[in-house]
Amino acid sequence: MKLNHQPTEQGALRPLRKTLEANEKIFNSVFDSSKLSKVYTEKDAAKYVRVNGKIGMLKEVDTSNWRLQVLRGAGDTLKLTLADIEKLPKVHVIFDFKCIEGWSQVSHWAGVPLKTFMEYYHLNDKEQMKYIGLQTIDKKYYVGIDMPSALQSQTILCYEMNNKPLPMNQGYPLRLIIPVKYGVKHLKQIGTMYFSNEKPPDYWAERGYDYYAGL
Ligand SMILES: Nc1nc2c(c(=O)[nH]1)N[C@H]1C(S)=C(S)[C@@H](COP(=O)(O)O)O[C@H]1N2
Ligand SMILES: [Mo]
Repeated sequence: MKLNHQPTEQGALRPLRKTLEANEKIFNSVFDSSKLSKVYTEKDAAKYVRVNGKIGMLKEVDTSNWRLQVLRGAGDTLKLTLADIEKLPKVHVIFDFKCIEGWSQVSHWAGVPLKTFMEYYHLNDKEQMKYIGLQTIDKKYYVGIDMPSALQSQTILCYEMNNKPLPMNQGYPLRLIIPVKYGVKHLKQIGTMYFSNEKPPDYWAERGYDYYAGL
């Protein structure tokens, strides 16, 4: 899937750009958001979970200051504490986590389904938009997620791994877990979330990877 030494998608050469547009059409027509990724049991889950990717990762995060910032509109930002998120219904997701670098590992995560989160905070109107954008606290790593994948029932705002708070290097205090996508989309240390009909900037798509990174 990696396109070596290609310019960014926006600046892509015409033939490549056509291919990308075709991929997008195919992806959008075949993706079925009701389809579940295979689920595993707790005993299948790795105890020592791989750590990969440290772009935009802070060494420490003080959750007395940290807030998840949800941009609802101009001058309208919801600012939530970790406790706000932890009190929402929690689901466990045990799935085969796949990285485009070629490894995969069954791992165990928990948090609130993004769909439940959006309903709770009356973001239903945002579900009509095409994409969700996420950025790290320092904004150096960022991804765009198509709305059907974001609303799939196994997509969670995750704050636990193996029944414990997320380790720092695995995204404390909050990360995305989205089993229908490759690892690149599972953004660690979420700072900001927003909604858009345009494709949100995406760190690895800008470097030639497939925008959707779907499985
Ligand atoms: N902030 C941030 N999140 C990130 C990355 C990163 O570099 N920075 N790498 C991604 C990639 S490529 C993978 S495979 C997964 C790895 O998650 P893990 O470290 O919990 O195994 O995190 C994703 N989320
Ligand atoms: Mo990855």
